[in-house]
Amino acid sequence: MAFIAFIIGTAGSGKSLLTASFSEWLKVNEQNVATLNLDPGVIRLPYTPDIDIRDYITIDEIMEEYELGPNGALIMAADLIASEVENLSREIEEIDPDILLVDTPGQMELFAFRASGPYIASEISKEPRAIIYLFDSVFSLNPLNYVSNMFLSAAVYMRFLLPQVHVLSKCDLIPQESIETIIEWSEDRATLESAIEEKLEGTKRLLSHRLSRAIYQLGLNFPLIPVSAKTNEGFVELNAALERIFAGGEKITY
Ligand SMILES: Nc1nc2c(ncn2[C@@H]2O[C@H](COP(=O)(O)OP(=O)(O)O)[C@@H](O)[C@H]2O)c(=O)[nH]1
Ligand SMILES: [Mg+2]
Repeated sequence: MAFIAFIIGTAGSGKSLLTASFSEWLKVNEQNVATLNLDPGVIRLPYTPDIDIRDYITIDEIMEEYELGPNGALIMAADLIASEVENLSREIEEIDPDILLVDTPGQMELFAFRASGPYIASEISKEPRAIIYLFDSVFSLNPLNYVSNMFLSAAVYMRFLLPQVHVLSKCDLIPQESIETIIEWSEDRATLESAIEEKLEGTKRLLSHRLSRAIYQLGLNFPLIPVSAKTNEGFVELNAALERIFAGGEKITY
């Protein structure tokens, strides 16, 4: 195995479709890629996972067994995933892919902000790991939302302490001009600060300004790669970013 990438982002940010399209794209580029679905609650996926947590844990069974509603069962399921880590590792070893894309639970707090997520990320394999963090482009159009997402992404980084690649997902849904604006915010803090000044007022302006400053002061930065899982835009750049992390720039696709 060469490496594992965990795809993380807020609900609906495009994790599952990116797992589907990027794995297909890697296959076309003759990569030995496998997919792992870690979302026990998902009903329909846009791909057929090679390894699937639903083979071990199902929400319906948990609801019945513990007399829980769907939300309680999802939280319980997120915790139970940790007890399946050995089964998942064994399946990964059997398949022995060069790249494993991990689609994480729909609601990111179930993975990132409970004990089980970082535990799974550290125990599932000894191979190099990274996180692909998704900024939903439609949501990120507003500087307030963009800064909130920086904050979430910093929180994810703090939890996992793994190399993190930042993606502007679903970029086919917003105009090219807006993509360029968001990319500029991600690369140049002065442009983000002037957008905050221009578009926000009062407490929202003050908090966004201070929060973005604080994140920069931590030394975290978030150059974004615009990607579309519908058109495959940005896959070359996403792949190159992963190559830089895992192979020090050596090719992992040919
Ligand atoms: N246009 C467009 N829609 C997308 C893209 N990625 C995901 N979607 C749609 O956004 C919705 C949520 O995507 P999904 O992958 O399920 O998000 P998840 O909750 O993060 O796994 C679905 O209806 C997808 O078809 C994209 O790149 N472009
Ligand atoms: Mg999903």
